Amino acid sequence: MKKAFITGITGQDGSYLAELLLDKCYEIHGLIRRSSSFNTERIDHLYKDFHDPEARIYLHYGDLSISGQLTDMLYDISPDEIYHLGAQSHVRVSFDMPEYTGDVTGLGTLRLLEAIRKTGIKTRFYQASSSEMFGASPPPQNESTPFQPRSPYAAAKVYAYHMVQNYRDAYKLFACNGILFNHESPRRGETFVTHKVTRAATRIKLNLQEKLYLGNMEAKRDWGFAGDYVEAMWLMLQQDTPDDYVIATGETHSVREFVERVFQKLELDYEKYVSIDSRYFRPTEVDALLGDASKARTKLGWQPKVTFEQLIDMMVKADMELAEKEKTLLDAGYRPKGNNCMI
Ligand code: NDP
Ligand code: GDR
Repeated sequence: MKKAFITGITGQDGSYLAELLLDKCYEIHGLIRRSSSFNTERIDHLYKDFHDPEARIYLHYGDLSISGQLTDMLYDISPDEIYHLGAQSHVRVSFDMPEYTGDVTGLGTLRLLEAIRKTGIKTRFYQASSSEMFGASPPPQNESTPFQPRSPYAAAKVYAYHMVQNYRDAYKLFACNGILFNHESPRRGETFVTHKVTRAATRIKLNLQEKLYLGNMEAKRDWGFAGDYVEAMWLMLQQDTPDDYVIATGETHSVREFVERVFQKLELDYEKYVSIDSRYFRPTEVDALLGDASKARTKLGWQPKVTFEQLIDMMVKADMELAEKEKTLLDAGYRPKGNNCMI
């Protein structure tokens, strides 16, 4: 049985990846942060108590900002594959917390690479690089497009990307950068624009919310489905040689178009409900992303399965079910927790 170590296992991608690797009969070790409230909601359906002989997911408390502990953990587990997905991943928040983002999102990768080097474990390493690194470089973007990062988050990811390449060259580590364009799902964090929109529109439909406040609606993104993208991560680590790959759909849509389609599906006119609030604007924006994933298609045999339209349907359906539950609870006099929209 192969062993995988996943950082960010409690996040959107971590949960889909854990599902995929369980299907492939891996034993999974995940890094989780201590939190005063439960943070394992996305993987609760996969988790079995470790007393259960069928348990194949083990969770370990730790933090990407503490190197000694990461080193000990990797030495003890000695995983065949490491999927490094953990990060402060919100671009807007990275402007409020640039130092923390640099530490966790940038140096976090270095800490893991150093842990591999120091312990000498034989393993393969996946780095969650991002299309945000392209920043101001005009579309379409592929593996040769220069990086012009436009946020502390993107700058931290560029640093991590280069450290992966350096450790691959200097120490012959099997380390890959997956340069993934935006990918979404019903498990997407609710402060990212797609999920913020589908949550709000379905709540508006059921009279649970009156308005939706957004920032720059003209930004364009290449949006795919997270479930398809974690498959590409796994494929990268199964190759004979380590390399870097762009993963994208090759289609781009504006935030406005996304909003319009979501509201249309619910038979609502978005212009009646959506207003602009400048606090959602970023000091510097990435205007347009459109990925060219030809290399992944040719070398990994990877291509996305879920279309833009199917992705919207999936998210609207899941959020409508959530809104209906919320309404039932409210009608019964119970106030559900949550819906705290910070960013
Ligand atoms: P999420 O924000 O959903 O998940 C981030 C994960 O990182 C969570 O499990 C979080 O834990 C964990 N984490 C955050 N800070 C720390 C820390 N200090 N120590 C340990 N763990 C920490 O991200 P996604 O699943 O969407 O993305 C996965 C990775 O891919 C990220 O690195 C992201 O930057 C990158 N990426 C994402 C894309 C996307 O479109 N989704 C596109 C390209 C790259 P907790 O649950 O406790 O908060
Ligand atoms: P992004 O995703 O910054 O591309 O990073 P996000 O969904 O946050 O923003 C996409 C675009 O929508 C615009 N926007 C808003 N965004 C948010 N969050 N909230 C709003 O109200 C809003 N209004 C407009 C943004 O300005 C932006 O242009 C995501 C993250 O998952 C990163 O970790 C990952 O690396 C990249 O995708 C690829």
